[in-house]
Amino acid sequence: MIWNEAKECMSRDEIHNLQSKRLVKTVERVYHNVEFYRKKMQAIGIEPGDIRDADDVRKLPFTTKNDLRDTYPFGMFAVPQSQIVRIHASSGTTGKATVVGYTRRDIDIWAECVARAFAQAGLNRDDIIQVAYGYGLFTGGLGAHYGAENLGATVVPMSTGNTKKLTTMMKDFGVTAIACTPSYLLHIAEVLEADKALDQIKLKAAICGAEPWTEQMRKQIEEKLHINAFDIYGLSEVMGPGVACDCIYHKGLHVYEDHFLPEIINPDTLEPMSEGETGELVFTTLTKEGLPLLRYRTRDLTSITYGKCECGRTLARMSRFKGRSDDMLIIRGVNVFPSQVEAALLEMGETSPHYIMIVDRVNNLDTLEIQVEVDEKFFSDKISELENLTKRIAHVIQQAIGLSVKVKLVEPKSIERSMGKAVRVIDKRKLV
Ligand code: DLL
Repeated sequence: MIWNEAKECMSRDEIHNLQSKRLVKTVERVYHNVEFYRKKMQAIGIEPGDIRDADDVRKLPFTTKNDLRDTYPFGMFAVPQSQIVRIHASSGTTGKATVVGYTRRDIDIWAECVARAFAQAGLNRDDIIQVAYGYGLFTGGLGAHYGAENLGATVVPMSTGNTKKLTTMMKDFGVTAIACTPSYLLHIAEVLEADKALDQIKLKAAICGAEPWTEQMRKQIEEKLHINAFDIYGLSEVMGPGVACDCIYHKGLHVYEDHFLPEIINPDTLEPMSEGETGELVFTTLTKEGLPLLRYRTRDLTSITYGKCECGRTLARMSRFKGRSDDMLIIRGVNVFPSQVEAALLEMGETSPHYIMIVDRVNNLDTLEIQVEVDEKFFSDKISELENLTKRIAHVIQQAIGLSVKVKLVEPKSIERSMGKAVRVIDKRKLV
């Protein structure tokens, strides 16, 4: 596959017609197969027959991460479990995971979308692609893996964790492209630089995503490694990586609109925003069978334009992400909600609920320190008591969020109290 002009260069009318046809089918399907949607639509007096056109999407109810949590684990699936061939999951707001399920066809379409993203980055079957996103419940590893195979490229399923082995294989196998988070790639570049191995690699492209990054960081990666770096976007609820990706012109991320209908809304009023205005990105899936979603509020802030790109694609383009409308942090590619930390601390019952999370980036790797107020007695007790408690808290938080943390216990009332919303996070990284 080079790239699919039939799917990516339709006229805007053709895209609209295809989306309309697919939206009508999706609404029929969720109304009849997902009780959650049937009830929600009935509550606002909407029937499937009221949806005839892609613009009618605005009549439909929104879906949030909380809805997925409330129907945990499989309540929003639109097919019987016997038709689900894979499960993935990502962090929920209070510790419960958000579970997503795919049919065989969903997996095929996902692989096709990721292959289209790779093709957009100029890759083809002659490439050797190292996948260094985490494999497992996170969608990054397996999503990129099946996409690279669908493209016909040679996949090296590296996952994360062993950078030395990764750089050795990168050299020895003549790897030409890598898929990983941008911060991890900068770390990889530093390791290569330290080993004086930068001129021994054949890398030409990187497909980076899963966390916010800046244009400056993209340029830094490109200059350090002498490659072209691409921005790939996705979220597990909607599919995983491959919902959108930028092209060689780097003028926005092309949304695969034949499968996903994007909208931009004002996160406060929920009203639609105009082309080019920044607001919250909302997606309706158009072909998904396992977990079709109506108007899923991603909480990601961006804008959309519909003009034809220099590359010839007519697909809608999203600007680089400008942050989120909720408090979710992405640390080393892992989604973390402050509420997960709070819930873990409260459950432990040995500390006060006053804590602060300090996120930083050291040598291009994210660090997380959590300062927690504890009873004064711990400071007068033996040092070993304090050390024990520190370790226990670190363990409990690590279990809750899936990331190693540094815990620092502090004296009562030492964390600044706020007059309004408590400040729980100090993010020292400059990501947007
Ligand atoms: O991060 C899927 C993914 C894997 C995308 C690999 C790209 C590459 P989740 O864990 O559900 O899924 O996290 C989704 O990550 O709502 C954004 O806030 C953020 N995100 C993903 N890609 C980008 C990007 C995967 N390119 C959440 N730029 C999303 C900025 C991104 N943020």
